Amino acid sequence: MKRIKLIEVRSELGAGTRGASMGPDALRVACLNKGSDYFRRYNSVVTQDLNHVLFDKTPFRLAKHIDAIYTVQKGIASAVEQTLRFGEFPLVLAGDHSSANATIAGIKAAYPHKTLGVIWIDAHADIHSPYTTPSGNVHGMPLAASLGEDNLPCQRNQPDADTEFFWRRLQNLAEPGPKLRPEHLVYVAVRDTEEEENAVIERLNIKWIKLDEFQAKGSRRLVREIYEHLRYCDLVYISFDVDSLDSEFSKGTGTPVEKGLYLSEAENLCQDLLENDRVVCFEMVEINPTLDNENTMAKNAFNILEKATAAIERRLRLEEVVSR
Ligand code: B3U
Ligand code: MN
Ligand code: MN
Repeated sequence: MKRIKLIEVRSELGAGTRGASMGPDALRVACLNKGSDYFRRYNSVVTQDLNHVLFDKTPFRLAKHIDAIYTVQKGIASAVEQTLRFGEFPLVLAGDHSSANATIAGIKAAYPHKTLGVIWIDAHADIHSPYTTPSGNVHGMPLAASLGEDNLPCQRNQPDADTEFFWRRLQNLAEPGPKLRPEHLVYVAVRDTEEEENAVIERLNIKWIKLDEFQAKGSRRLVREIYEHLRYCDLVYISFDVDSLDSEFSKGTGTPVEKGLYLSEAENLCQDLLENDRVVCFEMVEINPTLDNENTMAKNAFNILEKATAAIERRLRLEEVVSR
């Protein structure tokens, strides 16, 4: 790959709290205030958002705004696919985490015959479906969409036919069928889950690295273990939800959760993970400056983003030397 391309997704339709669509802009403000040229260094595309539908009442109680989210996701998937086809590294800065289903679909569209691994750094498991969701917020569902999982053994809701129609559309985004296999998914720092999620994680035997294990083993060793688990994956995508951070550092996000990652831990983790040459995409989501004080969340997240980006750059330079 030649260089990094930023993909900015100013959508918040999947979140339960308003304001996350301003997350990418908050990162720009943090960048300017730090005196960094980050956002000048990289080309960026902005995908279509449909945030105006938030002024309308959605008929989809169990998957709010899923019709508009489907349109937004088509834009994200195609931007990610094009970027990869162009030989560039897509770095996605998104509002709410529902975007990740589209990012995964875009990667699979660019590499249909390759096996994809996903490293999910988040306080939440985001593996609900309209059949199990407690909130109807689609940002709690991207992994179930990518896995093609409904979790019917734990069903507690009955979505109507229209909701099911769009849910199938999300599960079959870009191309039909599941994009991810459960054995190719690794959770890191997930600590706020519902019963239905715990049950599906157990049934699918998904690898789940809790924080105490991370802290006991240290980033380096854990990263080795993660890649050992993903040894059959040709490509890897890393999804970073800022609420993986301890709530002390993450007031500016919709659902902060205590007992999370410290800033330096997140920096080291992202850096170590991104040094692996199978990583083809990184995503950062859920910064909500309207809930914040002095843009602290975006400031913290921008520091992590800079470290992560530097690791990607080191790799791309190395690849260039090798290919010469
Ligand atoms: N699992 C809950 C809460 C949640 C998930 N992701 C976030 N919150 N940010 C739900 O509503 O799906
Ligand atoms: Mn999330
Ligand atoms: Mn989360």
